[in-house]
Amino acid sequence: MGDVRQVLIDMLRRTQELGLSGKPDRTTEWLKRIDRWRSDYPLVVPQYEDSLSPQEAIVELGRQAPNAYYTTDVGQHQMWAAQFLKNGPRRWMSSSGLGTMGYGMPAAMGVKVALPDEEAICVAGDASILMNIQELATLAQYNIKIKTVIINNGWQGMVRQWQQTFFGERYSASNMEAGMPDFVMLANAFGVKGMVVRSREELLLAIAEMLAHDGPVLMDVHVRKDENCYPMVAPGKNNAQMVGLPEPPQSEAAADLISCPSCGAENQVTNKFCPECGTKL
Ligand SMILES: Cc1ncc(C[n+]2csc(CCOP(=O)(O)OP(=O)(O)O)c2C)c(N)n1
Ligand SMILES: [Mg+2]
Repeated sequence: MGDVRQVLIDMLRRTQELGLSGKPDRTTEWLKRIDRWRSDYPLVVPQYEDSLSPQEAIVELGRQAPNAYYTTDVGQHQMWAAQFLKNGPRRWMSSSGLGTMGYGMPAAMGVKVALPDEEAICVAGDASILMNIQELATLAQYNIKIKTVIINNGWQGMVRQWQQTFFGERYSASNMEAGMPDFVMLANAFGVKGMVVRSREELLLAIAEMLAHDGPVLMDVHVRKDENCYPMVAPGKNNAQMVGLPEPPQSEAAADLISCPSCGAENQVTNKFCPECGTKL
């Protein structure tokens, strides 16, 4: 224990004395494992004939604004933003597990004020956005040129998914359709440009128009209402027990089975944890 400055100086000198390289190769194995998971469990972007999927809306946004700073609200759209936006490190701002609905738009405003030459985009939920909707006035007042894209599924989608999956489809207080404001009119009422997208055909041009607009924009993207977000971890379960993963391809090595010492379930030798009970294998 000691003064952190002195301790760090001593540690650096000691590493040099021991001839340790400044960059020990401690991540290669881990990164390889992540790459294997990526190829075993690819993320799927569903396309439906009659509606736009939330995933494709987010993918298209990321395609047209790959270097933007993204913020999110909380819910399914937050998970999809995490899964499908590949905009690099330190450019994805979210309340993550703290789950602060309404975080996204003010966070994007903060980014834009700090970095006026950068694109700041909030991926919002139709319920979350209402938590701080009054900030449209601040956008208009200071002409803060952020773009807010509402992934509008007409539900508190994350809550609906839980009620569907774990509560016998007893939906309570999660449908947002009655009382849903007209977001274009709402934005206009504050003096902010509002846009609406209802189909795949409109999406590409609408995003381009939004990005080209020299001012704040609120864009309401209507997506499929009952899309679920996977993988998910059920209450009381652990990450090894998550549901909704596609079946991984069966490699030859994976054909060998071992029994879980705790619950006896058959496991592929490549499993690190038993998917039945979560025991470390
Ligand atoms: C302030 C606050 N209240 C309640 C919750 C619990 N909660 C988590 S997600 C969610 C619904 C979010 O709905 P929406 O913004 O439409 O996102 P979607 O899941 O539909 O993408 C709720 C109520 C929360 N995280 N924060
Ligand atoms: Mg929603």
